[in-house]
Amino acid sequence: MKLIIQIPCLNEAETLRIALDDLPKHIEGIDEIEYLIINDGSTDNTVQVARDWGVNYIVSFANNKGLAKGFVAGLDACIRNGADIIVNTDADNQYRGEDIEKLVRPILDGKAEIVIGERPIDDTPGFSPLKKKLQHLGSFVVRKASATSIPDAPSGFRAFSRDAAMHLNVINNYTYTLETIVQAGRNQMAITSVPIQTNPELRKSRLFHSMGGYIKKSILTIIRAFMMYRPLVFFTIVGLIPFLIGLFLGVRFIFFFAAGEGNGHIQSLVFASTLMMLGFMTFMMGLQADLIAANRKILEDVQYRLRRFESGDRDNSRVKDKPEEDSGPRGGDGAEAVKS
Ligand SMILES: Nc1nc2c(ncn2[C@@H]2O[C@H](COP(=O)(O)OP(=O)(O)O)[C@@H](O)[C@H]2O)c(=O)[nH]1
Ligand SMILES: [Mg+2]
Repeated sequence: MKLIIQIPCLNEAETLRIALDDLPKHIEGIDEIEYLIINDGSTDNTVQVARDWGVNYIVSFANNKGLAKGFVAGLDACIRNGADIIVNTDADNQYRGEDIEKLVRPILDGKAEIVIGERPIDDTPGFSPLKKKLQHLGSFVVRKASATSIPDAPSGFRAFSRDAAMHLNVINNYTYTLETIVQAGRNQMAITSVPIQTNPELRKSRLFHSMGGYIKKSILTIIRAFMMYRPLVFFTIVGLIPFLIGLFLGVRFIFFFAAGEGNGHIQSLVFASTLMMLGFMTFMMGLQADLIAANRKILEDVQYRLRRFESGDRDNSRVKDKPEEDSGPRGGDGAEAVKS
């Protein structure tokens, strides 16, 4: 059982060593722990710090591609290097190394495929009251959109089983946190949450620039994810609004018409039929989106099979032991292995 702990980094030379030093070296039930950092076009000596510390893998981009791309590239490298479990944590020492054990336990016990660390948001001194409220609200919306009960959706402290990591798909450029939960929930993956502690802030957040920007990006991300995974429900709700208003106006017209006052209300009749048509067409768009979503399911399945094929995973459903005809470790060309 191999665990790879990955850390996405953008100019983290100052705090990376502190975060790395805090990571666990042994966890019960895990045979081997390796460490990977994603250097997303850092302009300081993040990479040197990581090398000096002795991380096993460095995935490096020449320019900044954003956290979501970095995260996915990290997962990919972990899979190719034979990780059975992948933990994602932050370079600013926000999360505690000792909590990684809690994060991987449900996966080791076969109870979950994705585990999200729940921060004590209300007791975090670094968060303003507004940020706390927003994080709660965001998590509430994600819970509804994903049909899960994850209390802290934007948390970056997570563990994934190898299989879950192979299933994941991130389209958003800004953040992977919300989208992956909606995806996991809607695809019936076993996703759970464990309470964890956080450390006091060493620096300001790189992702949370302005309140307005954060809200806008989060809302768009959630709507988009919901639209992708529940298109028919989404478009039916959107279409129902003009349809019902139109229906109301139409009934109102019939009422006037019956009373012999139809002539004065032709405008509202035109408006009513336009709204009802709009609503109906939105519903039809939902049907089309639903068909497209069915195609995406097939594509996701193909992608998953391709990832398994690429990494040489064999079927492991056999109960009876067969003599090993092993051909070395899983995964061939490891990404940028530091020590090999
Ligand atoms: N790959 C990558 N990582 C980033 C980027 N921005 C931030 N990070 C990393 O994401 C983690 C969380 O960032 P942080 O600024 O602490 O945001 P917070 O979660 O709001 O505290 C840290 O490890 C950062 O180095 C980016 O553009 N690309
Ligand atoms: Mg942070």
